[in-house]
Amino acid sequence: MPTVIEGAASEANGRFAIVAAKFNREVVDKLLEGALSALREHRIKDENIIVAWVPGSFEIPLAAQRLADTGEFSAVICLGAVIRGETDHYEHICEAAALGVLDAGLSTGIPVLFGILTCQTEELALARAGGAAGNKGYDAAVAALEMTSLLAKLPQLAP
Ligand code: DLZ
Repeated sequence: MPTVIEGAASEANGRFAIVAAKFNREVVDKLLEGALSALREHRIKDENIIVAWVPGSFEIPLAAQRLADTGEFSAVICLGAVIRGETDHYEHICEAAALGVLDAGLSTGIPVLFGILTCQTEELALARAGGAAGNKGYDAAVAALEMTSLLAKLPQLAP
């Protein structure tokens, strides 16, 4: 039988950082509520959570990378809402945010979670921020806990 390694959100501990974008604040506030609920449900105390606000989703990767680089946090959870408007901004911000969040995780070795909604309308975004389609902030925080647990079990880098 192969060795199977799996993280469990219930086993995670440590400190967690959340980077949240102020743009489309009504949606992001709900994603933040979801993320905080998930962390608290898994016994993470408020004193072990920090929330850093950035202007928009485009700025999320830099703040996430800075926080991940400190080595103080088990994971960084990124929350934002990019909603299509009349210009090409949507594509640029979505791509920059997604690649930037990925890069922040890979370059630091700390889980950096993508809880950034990319939606055609505000209605679709609200549905995913505590509405009929769940809360992607909650889901991102649970994924952060699971990755924290998984990384603790995976073989460590040689010194
Ligand atoms: C400028 C802009 C636009 C048009 N739309 C969004 C959006 O839907 N969601 C979001 O998080 N941010 C948006 N922004 C702001 C950019 O992310 C960024 O803050 C500015 O371009 C300044 O760099």
